Amino acid sequence: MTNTTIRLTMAQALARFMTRQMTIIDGEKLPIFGGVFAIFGHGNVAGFGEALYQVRDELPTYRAHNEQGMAHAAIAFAKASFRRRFMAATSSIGPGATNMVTAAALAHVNRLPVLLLPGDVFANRAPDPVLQQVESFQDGTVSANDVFRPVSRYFDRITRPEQIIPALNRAMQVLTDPAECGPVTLALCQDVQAEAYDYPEDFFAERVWTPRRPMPDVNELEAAVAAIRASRKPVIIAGGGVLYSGAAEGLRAFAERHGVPVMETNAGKSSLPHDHPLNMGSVGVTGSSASNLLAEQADLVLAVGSRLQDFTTGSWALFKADGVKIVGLNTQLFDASKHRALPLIADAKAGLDLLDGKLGPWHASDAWQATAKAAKTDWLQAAKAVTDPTNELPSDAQVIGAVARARGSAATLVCASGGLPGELHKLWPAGAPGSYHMEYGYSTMGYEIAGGLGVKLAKPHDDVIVMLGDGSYMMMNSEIASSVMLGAKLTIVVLDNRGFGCINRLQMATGGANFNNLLKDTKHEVLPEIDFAAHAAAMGAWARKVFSVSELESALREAEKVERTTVLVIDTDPLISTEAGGHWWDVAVPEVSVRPQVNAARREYEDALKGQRL
Ligand SMILES: Cc1ncc(C[n+]2csc(CCOP(=O)(O)OP(=O)(O)O)c2C)c(N)n1
Ligand SMILES: [Mg+2]
Repeated sequence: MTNTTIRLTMAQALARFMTRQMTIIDGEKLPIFGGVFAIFGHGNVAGFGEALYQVRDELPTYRAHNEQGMAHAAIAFAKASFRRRFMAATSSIGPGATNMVTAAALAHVNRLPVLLLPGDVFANRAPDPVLQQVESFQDGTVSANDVFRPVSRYFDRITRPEQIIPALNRAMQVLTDPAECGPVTLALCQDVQAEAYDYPEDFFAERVWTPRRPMPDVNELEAAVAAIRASRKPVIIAGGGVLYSGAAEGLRAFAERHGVPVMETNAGKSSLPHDHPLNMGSVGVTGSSASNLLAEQADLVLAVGSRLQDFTTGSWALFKADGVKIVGLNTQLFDASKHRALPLIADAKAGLDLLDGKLGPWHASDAWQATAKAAKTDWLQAAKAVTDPTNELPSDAQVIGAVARARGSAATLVCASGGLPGELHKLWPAGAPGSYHMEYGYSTMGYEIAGGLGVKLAKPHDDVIVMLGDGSYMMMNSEIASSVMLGAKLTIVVLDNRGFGCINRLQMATGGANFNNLLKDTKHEVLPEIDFAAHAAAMGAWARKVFSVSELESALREAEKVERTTVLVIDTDPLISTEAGGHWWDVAVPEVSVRPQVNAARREYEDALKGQRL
């Protein structure tokens, strides 16, 4: 420790601190912050904006078009980096800040690190109310940024320049810890950004962050081993934690040695290559018939790095065997002990290695392994049948088949919402760990294109393919222009079924009338015919509309050679989704209704509820 100080504004200190935080990946020392996405306004341009300019060579600043989009891109960067690196996003006060709240919630749900730096009102309150200030009648400390509190793992408002020292210390702990990991919001009062302070030089010393791998408690490990040993029909559910921990290889070894079939959540897909014999594919509501058959009979579920959300557990109706036990291998207690699972608090890789050692030659019963093999063969046939092309208006599954054939498992696939996550979860042939990037924790329409940009920044040499529906495209597409501007090439496939296809199907399945989802079922004077290709071309993309699955395949091959972002648009059938596989999902149907279709759906619903185990 030295006593030397350096006089900087709070914003300059923040920017300088960020440039000094490093990590080591594959032996290479890299800045842990991949950069800052910024849209300036009066709450950040003069203070943090000017400070970012000073460090632009070490900490690149990227200009985006929408604060929600830029924060999505920053979060996608972290996910694509397996949480080993992350980014910051800074906005002006007021609307710029609240535009990032959805992204904060997304990062919170998905346990992904991002540093959000919204500008805030004057700490000295002298000019109040400033432009865009939300005035609380009863609480002088409230600003627009208080809405970040429930969706931040750590929230702080910087009202004095020296507060940034403990705040950044805490921020880095949260951003780098596997259990606490999530969004950090530091609301930067606009006057304080510009205020100078004598910061200790030590604060800016280079720091190298290495990922923490918590080891399990001895008793928890023994209990987990005993539970697994006592089982004959075990399964593994691989969640996103497998990928973040770098446990894919350990998982494969564990599964092979002990003959345990693996099923993947949407976040965990690509933990094993799709064609690994023990990979049963997707599990749950959007699960393969193979996974769901095994899950229904399993006597033990080892859930690794999974939040066990309703899509994974079929709203807790999927596991049907009497006395089925769940072991939750997770870095934090919250997820590890859901539904009275036996918690095994540990890093996925470390936990699997230790379990493996303790289990020795134990393996699942031969009959169980044979059941798994046969179930997978059946599923592969069903999956092929729905992805093969026909001459009719294509289904989402057939479009997925075309994308897979043309660009396949070498690409990184990005998606988030609509009918596609279910179809892709079942049908996409994922390759290497991380090659399947699905945001299905918050399933946010509008994430896909912005997220694709973040993935491309994290993995510039990857072939990044974004698939999304017309509805999601309409919700947010402006980062197409950013991707063109940055030379961050994406291949975007828009499936235009002229409406909110999956919600229309859900409406029908719950007895609802076709209402307000497909464009044709809305109140309108003119039925929109949106020219997505022209729209994307206007933002600088190479864009084409294609009229068949085979045309899509050839356009995808042509698009591969184009250097710019490319957008391919294809009309699809809104009524078809893959029926093979799948599982019931709890969506509450009205108990009384004047419509007989709703009453019928309610009766079915009450029957299905009997399968739910609480
Ligand atoms: C921001 C946001 N608003 C609403 C929803 C609810 N929602 C889920 S899917 C969907 C429709 C998506 O339409 P589209 O992107 O065209 O995909 P499709 O269902 O047609 O496959 C809606 C409204 C959501 N997930 N995210
Ligand atoms: Mg649609």
